[in-house]
Amino acid sequence: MADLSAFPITERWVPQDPTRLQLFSFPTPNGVKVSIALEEMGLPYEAHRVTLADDDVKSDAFLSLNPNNKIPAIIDPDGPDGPLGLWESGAILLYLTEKTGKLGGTTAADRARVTQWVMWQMGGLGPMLGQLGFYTKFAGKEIDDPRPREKYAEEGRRLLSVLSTALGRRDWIAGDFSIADIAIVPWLNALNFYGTKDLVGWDDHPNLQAYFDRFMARDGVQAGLDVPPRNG
Ligand SMILES: N[C@@H](CCC(=O)N[C@@H](CS)C(=O)NCC(=O)O)C(=O)O
Repeated sequence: MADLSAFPITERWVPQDPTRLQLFSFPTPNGVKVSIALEEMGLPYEAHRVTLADDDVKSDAFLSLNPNNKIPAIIDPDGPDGPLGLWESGAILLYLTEKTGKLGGTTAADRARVTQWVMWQMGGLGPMLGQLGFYTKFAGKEIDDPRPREKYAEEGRRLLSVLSTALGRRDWIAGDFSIADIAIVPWLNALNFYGTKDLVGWDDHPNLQAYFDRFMARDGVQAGLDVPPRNG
């Protein structure tokens, strides 16, 4: 039986089956990347609901696993040198592909391209669309100065054009379906939540709508989209 007692987080969010991978998350674009990847890879896991409230992400229990106070984070009881705690969604996705040999690209060139697009999402698409959401839907919308909103809208438009051009008529962004798609599409979905589709010129890219629909039609994606349940 795996012993996860070295992880203080497990005192508050208690594993039912410590032999399973433990996911600490909330169904945001960054959170669902990991639940979707776990579903698509067929890895058994247990999901713990850690909300974005300070009581959760900034609690001592959560900080003991992720000092960066952000979901998602995991504990893999079956890590390479014993139980492994890990955070940052991109790092978790890359770790899971290495662990399972799945969804990371088959050839070395494919694997490099998958990593490239994961990095592109982590450093560009996610942060920029997230900032645009803040200045459009959340507290930033109260700010009169239009420049932050314009800046992030322009960058969002640029990033969508890059994605649309690179995707072209292909089904997936880096060869076969991969963690690169799992990293990217939840952020396209966030445009719906933030109400920012028009601002980033979504309708100029019909291939992105088709890409989005193709992704959403997958069983693993549907299974991972609301994990742990938002209203659990
Ligand atoms: N770069 C991080 C970002 C994670 C992130 O921004 N998580 C947000 C939810 S999507 C969060 O936990 N926010 C809580 C907070 O900042 O207090 C990753 O990809 O894992």
